[in-house]
Amino acid sequence: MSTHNQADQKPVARYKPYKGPAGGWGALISVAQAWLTSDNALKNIRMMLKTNQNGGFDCPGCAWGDSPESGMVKFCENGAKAVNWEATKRRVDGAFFAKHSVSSLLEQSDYWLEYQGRLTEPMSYDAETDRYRPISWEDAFSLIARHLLNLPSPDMAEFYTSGRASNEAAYLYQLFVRAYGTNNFPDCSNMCHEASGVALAQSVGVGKGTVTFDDFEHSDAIFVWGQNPGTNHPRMLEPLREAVKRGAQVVCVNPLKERGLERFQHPQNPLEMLTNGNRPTNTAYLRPALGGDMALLRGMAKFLLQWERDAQKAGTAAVFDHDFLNTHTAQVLEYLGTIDDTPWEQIVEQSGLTLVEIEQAARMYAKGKNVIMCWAMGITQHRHSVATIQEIANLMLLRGNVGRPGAGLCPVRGHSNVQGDRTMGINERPPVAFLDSLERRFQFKVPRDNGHNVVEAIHAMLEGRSKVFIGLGGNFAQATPDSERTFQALRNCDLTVQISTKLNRSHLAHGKDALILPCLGRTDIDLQAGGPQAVTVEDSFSMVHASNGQLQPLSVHMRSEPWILAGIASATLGNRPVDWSWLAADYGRIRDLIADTIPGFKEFNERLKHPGGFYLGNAAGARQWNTSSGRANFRANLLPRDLIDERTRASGQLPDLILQSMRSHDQYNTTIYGLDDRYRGVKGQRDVLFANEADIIRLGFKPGQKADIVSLWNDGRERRVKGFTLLAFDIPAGQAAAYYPEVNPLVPLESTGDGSHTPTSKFIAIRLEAASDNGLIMARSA
Ligand SMILES: Nc1nc2c(c(=O)[nH]1)N[C@H]1C(S)=C(S)[C@@H](COP(=O)(O)OP(=O)(O)OC[C@H]3O[C@@H](n4cnc5c(=O)[nH]c(N)nc54)[C@H](O)[C@@H]3O)O[C@H]1N2
Ligand SMILES: Nc1nc2c(c(=O)[nH]1)N[C@H]1C(S)=C(S)[C@@H](COP(=O)(O)OP(=O)(O)OC[C@H]3O[C@@H](n4cnc5c(=O)[nH]c(N)nc54)[C@H](O)[C@@H]3O)O[C@H]1N2
Ligand SMILES: [Mo]
Repeated sequence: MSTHNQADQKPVARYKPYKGPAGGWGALISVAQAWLTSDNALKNIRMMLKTNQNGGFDCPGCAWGDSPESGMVKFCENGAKAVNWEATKRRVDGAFFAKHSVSSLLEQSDYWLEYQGRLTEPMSYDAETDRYRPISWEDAFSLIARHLLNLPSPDMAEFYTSGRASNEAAYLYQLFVRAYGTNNFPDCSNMCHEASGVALAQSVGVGKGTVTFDDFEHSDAIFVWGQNPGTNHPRMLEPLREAVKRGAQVVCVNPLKERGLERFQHPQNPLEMLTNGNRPTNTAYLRPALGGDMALLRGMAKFLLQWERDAQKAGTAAVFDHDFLNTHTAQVLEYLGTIDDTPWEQIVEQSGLTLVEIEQAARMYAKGKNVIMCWAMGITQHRHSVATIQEIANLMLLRGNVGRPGAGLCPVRGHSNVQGDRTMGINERPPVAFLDSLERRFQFKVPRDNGHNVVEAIHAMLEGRSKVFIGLGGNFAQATPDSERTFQALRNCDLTVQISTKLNRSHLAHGKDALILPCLGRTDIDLQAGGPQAVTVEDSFSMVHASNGQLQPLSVHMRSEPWILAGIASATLGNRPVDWSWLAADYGRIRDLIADTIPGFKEFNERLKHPGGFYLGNAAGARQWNTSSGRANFRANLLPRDLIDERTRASGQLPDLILQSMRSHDQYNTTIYGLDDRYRGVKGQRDVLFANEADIIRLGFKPGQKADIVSLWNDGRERRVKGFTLLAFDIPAGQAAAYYPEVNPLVPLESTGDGSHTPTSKFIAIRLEAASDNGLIMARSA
């Protein structure tokens, strides 16, 4: 089975710009292909109709929310791929591992690994044969307990979470880990929207978005910063297109002309499909320098301030919302002073835009009565991301655009329950009130010291300060920066445990002992002693709703995440502080504990019955400011003196280009569905570098040629990826783009966001060198 499949075929690499709109026939054809080549086609079509419906399951794709109206079909092309991928009939079982040694699997691509199918039995690593072999659940649990109980300190274990874990699983996990004794919760959020949480908590008192789905219908200007919704949040294209149709401004800020942000054809609108009509999704498109957004925002604020002063002199209508500023905000004068102190030259130079473009953006913002600002990874994965997001908040506060209908802040989350996991306490820096409430409810001494985030966890494992790694989902080895060091970090462990649905590289970069624990996914029926179980998730708009699996699991040895966590917990702690198996028998019992300890979840089980779920509420959205000042805070941050890090400069070389790493249309993070990137015109390849043709030539190469990419940092380590094909692309001069995770070896572990500790995946200083080999698709064996 594993040797005769699609993943074994060598694809033909092609590159030709894409002319169609986003969505539309291209999307339908792509979904149809996914279904037809799937081994579960009929079942999967039935599944799609259950996606995001009441009684159905929550799409395991992104965290975009839905209109509460039911009945509409609510899936997108990439949601269809995510469902299809999870619902495969192929299996990775004992027989598979008997055939393949770990070293031979390391030679395979990420695409090949996950293509092999669902993990169907618990496996344990055997060093003698270099193979995983089956182990019973019971033995797996005792092995984990033995390792955990032998550690000199609970702070020597790392408990990673990826954002697909349900609220119930996440709550149980954090309760177990804190009862065990540590706050070491590195999670995918640390690499994702951490900066949004940190920035917004200081600015408006809540680390989440303030808008709801309905706000999009009442907004007359929507800004989309550093986000590619056509690929990563396709259901967002519909409200953007509706907004344009209504006459609202949609302003896209992105160095790349992403197809979905330009034109969108709704694949579920028959008339539009037949006439091949499509509508623009934007009314303006600004293409800044990488990391130039804060300068652009500051420039917009500077125009606003100038117009406000002009209006005061002329006695015309004010530009600022003075009532709001007086009643609700703090430190506005300090902020206005900082605007005055920021010179235009610095703004223009750092933004990469002209003064005219900055003025145009400011006008569109000022014209909007109700403005929404959305953003994603193009904003959060920089060194100065916290300051940039606070500048978004500053600009919005000036005109009272927070806490009224049709307006607000909207960090668009990634993983389908990454926001919920934080709400449940997956947090290495937990709020004191949350810890107090756990202590009150469960009567044990809760650890109070901050734990490790992702980057700190890697350092701790590298230095031998942490010896056990447990991953609740995700692909830690591949999603993290500085791959060679991360691989070493995992290999230094005494035990690594991966609770997973599919085979990935994190199973292959393992500790001395290693376990693979196969779990159910969102689409699978979850049957426990108390009957079939629903789980819950929270979307980007703080809506909590239930998800019910629909498919019979492939094997009886696959278990739910809560069941697995309860097993680990009772093997390690016995019935302390709760009866773990009793909880896992009926998730309603876990929800009762959540209701007791987390604000906003009173009568959780009861409220879940409401179709579409319930709104958790957002204090900032209601103009209550949970900040130290009791008001919304303006934050007077300076623009970075230099976007290029001094540790890059200290390498003694200047970068040829600045590189951002991003997602193709055929991937879900480290899960590679295929080797195409339709909207960018790439087929059959992923080891590519998008660059401006003039830059390619300036650097002594020709389009289509291969090159090695080396990153610049002053620690004496060589960071290189080999044989990347140079594609001449419509990209601003001086910039380059390539796919994550292929370029993760280039991101230095020390290059992180100030205050967020997020790896700077959107700003990597690189040089190009003549290709050192013929650039075969490299398996990332470190
Ligand atoms: N199909 C699919 N859906 C997904 C995912 C997936 O992999 N596949 N991943 C999920 C996850 S976890 C997340 S976090 C989200 C990610 O969703 P996105 O944030 O859309 O993901 P990226 O591909 O990283 O895209 C970043 C975008 O920011 C732009 N950009 C890069 N640097 C800058 C900059 O300095 N300034 C500006 N203004 N723009 C910049 C890039 O050109 C690109 O369009 O999607 C989620 N949904
Ligand atoms: N260079 C660079 N690096 C990045 C980024 C970038 O833009 N550039 N983006 C960052 C971002 S935004 C994120 S969120 C992280 C993502 O980091 P992760 O969340 O760690 O990675 P994923 O690729 O989403 O994890 C995929 C694996 O999760 C497992 N899985 C899937 N579904 C389930 C499930 O329901 N339960 C369980 N237990 N396991 C499941 C499967 O085994 C699959 O192989 O990567 C970050 N890394
Ligand atoms: Mo993410």
